[in-house]
Amino acid sequence: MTVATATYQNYIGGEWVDSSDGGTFEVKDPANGELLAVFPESTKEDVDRAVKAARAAFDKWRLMPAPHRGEILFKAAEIMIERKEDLAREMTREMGKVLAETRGDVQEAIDMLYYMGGEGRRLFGEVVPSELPDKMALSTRLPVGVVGAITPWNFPIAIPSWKLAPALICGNTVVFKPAEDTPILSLRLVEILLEAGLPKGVVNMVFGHGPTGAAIVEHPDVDLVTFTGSTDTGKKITKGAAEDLKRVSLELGGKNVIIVHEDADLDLAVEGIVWSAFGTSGQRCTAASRVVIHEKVYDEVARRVVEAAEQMKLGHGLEDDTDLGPVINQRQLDKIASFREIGEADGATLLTGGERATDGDLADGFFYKPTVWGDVNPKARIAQEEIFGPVTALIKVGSFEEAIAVANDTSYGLSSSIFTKDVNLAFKAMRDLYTGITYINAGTTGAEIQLPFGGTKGTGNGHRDAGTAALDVYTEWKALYIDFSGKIQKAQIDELKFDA
Ligand code: UN1
Repeated sequence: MTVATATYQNYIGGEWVDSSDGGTFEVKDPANGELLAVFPESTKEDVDRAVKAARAAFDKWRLMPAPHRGEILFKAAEIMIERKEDLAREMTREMGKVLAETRGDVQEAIDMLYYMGGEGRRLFGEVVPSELPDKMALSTRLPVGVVGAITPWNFPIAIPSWKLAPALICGNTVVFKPAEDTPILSLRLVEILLEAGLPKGVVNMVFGHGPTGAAIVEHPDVDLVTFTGSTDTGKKITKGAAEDLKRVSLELGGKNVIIVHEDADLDLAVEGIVWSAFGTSGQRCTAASRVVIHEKVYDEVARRVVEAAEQMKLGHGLEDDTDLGPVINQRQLDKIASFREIGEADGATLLTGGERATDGDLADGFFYKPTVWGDVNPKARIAQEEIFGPVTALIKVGSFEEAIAVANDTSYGLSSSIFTKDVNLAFKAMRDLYTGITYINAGTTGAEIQLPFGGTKGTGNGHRDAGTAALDVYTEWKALYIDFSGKIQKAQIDELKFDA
């Protein structure tokens, strides 16, 4: 193991500072345990200082014209384009996923910065007719105030950009706590925003584990908490925020499903399944952890998915021929491994995988073999619970209707897809799959930033990241009535008298 390559600090009120008690934590490469960096473990006191700094910066920032705020986001996007390759490589070392995917992660952040930068010249409200003469009625948006952003490790720069870019364009200031597993890339985002001209105090960054996040959630002067992560933590955040009636926006777990109908193009379907189930080592909220297959094509799809899974090469994500990187840490590895017994107890058939990969150098990292379960009962725990690893469950059904019913029968509702050539069935699926995202003839991953991202049921609390929908999270609506009649018009419409 080599020595730490860097020691970083919190960023509060425009200053780089250690945590108040000097506490730190280490960040390691999940593929080989190499020490990458040391970060401050932030205390309640640090969070309090960060919130105060964000509050102090709020008025100046909200009063900066939104197009100017947008220019800072555009500039940040341009800097990020120049550094895309370096950022992607650094992300692969910090988080594990392969370079093609980390490049995609950085690209999502670039896209989001441009998209939200453009919103600086839109942020549309409505102008509507008034009921009364000589009166104007319209709606506009107010920033919410101080936003606490708590982000996960699986998209270390994309998801922070999904939160920070809309928060900033709407005129909010931010206290940002990135995941303890991937603080480096989140720090890079903030550094780039600062280089692009973000004023001091507008974004404040505190590193740390759960208690640091809890201190943000419970701080009385935070107005909105935006969080992507597990459903359990989402519930805790909702309770923690309830006392002050804070706004809470949650993107939580998924148990996403691909339906393969009997008429599907099986080449497409198999490729879609393998990519959605095992890409990012299954560590996407959108990963396809269930595949519901028509009985007429079940055996063939199962055989081909297993064959493809067994051909995947595990290794360090920086190596050219690697298909699958490690999972993020020991805790996740243990959790994924625990589903082996759970699957067996539920009577499913392990078709491939189901264990750590430990050949050669792989033993130094958190590698888990791509795993396929067959003949899974739709009620089994491996078909109901989010595993967040390279594991998928194949379920056999006899009809389209049964496939839809099975697909909808979970407590989550993020992403779904169907492979079929029947246009009528495709439209029925779009209508009947009760998820926030549905794909036709594609896998369950690959959402684009210009549409709302989020889900139904246990996947969230009705909010969406991305698209114009995100603007509703980061603003309060304000209705404006402007009376230019020169009178106090006391009545509503029923009192009106007009000459015929
Ligand atoms: C996530 O896993 O939380 O749609 C985000 C996708 C990516 C984003 C995933 N664009 O798979």
